Amino acid sequence: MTDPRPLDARLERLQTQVPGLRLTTDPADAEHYGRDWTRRWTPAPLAVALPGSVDEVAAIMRWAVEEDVAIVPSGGRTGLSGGAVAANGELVLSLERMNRVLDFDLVDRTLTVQAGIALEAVHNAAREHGLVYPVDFAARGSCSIGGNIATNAGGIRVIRYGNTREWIAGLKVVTGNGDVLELNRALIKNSSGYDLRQLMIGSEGTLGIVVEATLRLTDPPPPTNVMLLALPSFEMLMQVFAAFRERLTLEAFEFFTDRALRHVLAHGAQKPFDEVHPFYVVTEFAVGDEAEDAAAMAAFEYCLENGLVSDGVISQSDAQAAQLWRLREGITESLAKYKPYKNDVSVRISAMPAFLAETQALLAREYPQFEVVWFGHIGDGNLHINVLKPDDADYAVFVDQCEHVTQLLSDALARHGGSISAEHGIGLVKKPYLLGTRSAAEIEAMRGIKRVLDPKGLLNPGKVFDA
Ligand code: 2HG
Ligand code: ZN
Repeated sequence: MTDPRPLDARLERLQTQVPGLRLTTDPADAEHYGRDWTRRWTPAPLAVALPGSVDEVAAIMRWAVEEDVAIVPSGGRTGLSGGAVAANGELVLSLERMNRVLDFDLVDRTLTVQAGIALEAVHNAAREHGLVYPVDFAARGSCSIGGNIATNAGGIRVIRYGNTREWIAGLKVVTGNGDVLELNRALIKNSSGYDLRQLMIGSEGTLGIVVEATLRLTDPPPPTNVMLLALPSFEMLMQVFAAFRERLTLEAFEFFTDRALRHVLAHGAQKPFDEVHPFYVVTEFAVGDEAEDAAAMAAFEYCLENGLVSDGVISQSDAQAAQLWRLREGITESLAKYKPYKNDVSVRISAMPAFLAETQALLAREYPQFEVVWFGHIGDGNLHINVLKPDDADYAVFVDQCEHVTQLLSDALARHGGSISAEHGIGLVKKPYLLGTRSAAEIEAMRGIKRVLDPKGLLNPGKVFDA
């Protein structure tokens, strides 16, 4: 058991100003709430606050302004870029207790929720009303909608539904001044000046703390099938994508390598093919009427006849569909024990073949000793490149080398017009490379915006860029 540290004078004033606020200085809580899935920083927050209402969040922010205390907003802490790390005596403001559905509106087809609700709970709530919230990814059970909004999370269905950004009808946020802003009032049309809602989405807690969101819902997708394809070489990848996209309404088109598959299998997933193939695609598409079924077969046969795929399996049941998805969705978890250094890059789909070829050659040439696991949302031009720490490597040396890798990637991305973060955010991990993706003038504009919404620089300082 660990003993909670005594509250310091600032925290005592906070406790007096916000009576009933749940506040903890227990070292176990500091460890738990003080970081996300990145493991590079040691959590060292001043304390952890767990407010239960918007009023409490605003009061905490006003206290932070008076006392000059930095705030790290915290959701499900499944982030991969260090955006929710509190390593410098910040107050962690966890939205975990604010996890309720507040309203459903059938006419507007919206669901209003508190920011701390898990993505999966949003899915379930939408389904209870016969609708869906279509943003989805593997961390659904533990990530929170507030964190999804803060990073403009993408995931496995972006190809069909877009990023989180498309689904946020309205937002309530607490700014660095302690003001509560109600943004966009869930309007579909609102041409009344700057869209501050969109500015908040993807700002990683540096401009405001998302406390509530009104989400757009849509009709459930038609029945779908999941197909796993084996590819003889990555040059075929984009041709297979084109063949399927031309003929079908794709709900997902994801790729992974044999290395990725081996890790997932070692983690308990079921082997899909007897033979080993270098590359795999999981795709999901609408089926149901005869024309769609025929189109799916036609896409597969076209690929087979032209040597673009060497094998394939199509789901015959929901259970089998889930099994095939597990091969892709289980990758991150299966790699965790190797302390992977993660890259999450994007280029336009048209630039993907050249970018892939160039970066694969680059990594093989510069760091042949590294095991590199490639996977991702190829249909969105988004690649995840995980570099695994060799067992005998010193972690600090490994991270240094990985930072060199990321610099090389960043240079390649600049040449191909891509981005150093597709969907995970910049946080601390990718901050040194922001200039490869955004111009100096753009970053200066971001700094100016931050000065207005967070004049004392208290909201998630040091994340995305240095103020
Ligand atoms: C995914 O697509 C997530 O599974 C995590 O974005 C990616 O672990 C990663 O690098
Ligand atoms: Zn992803």
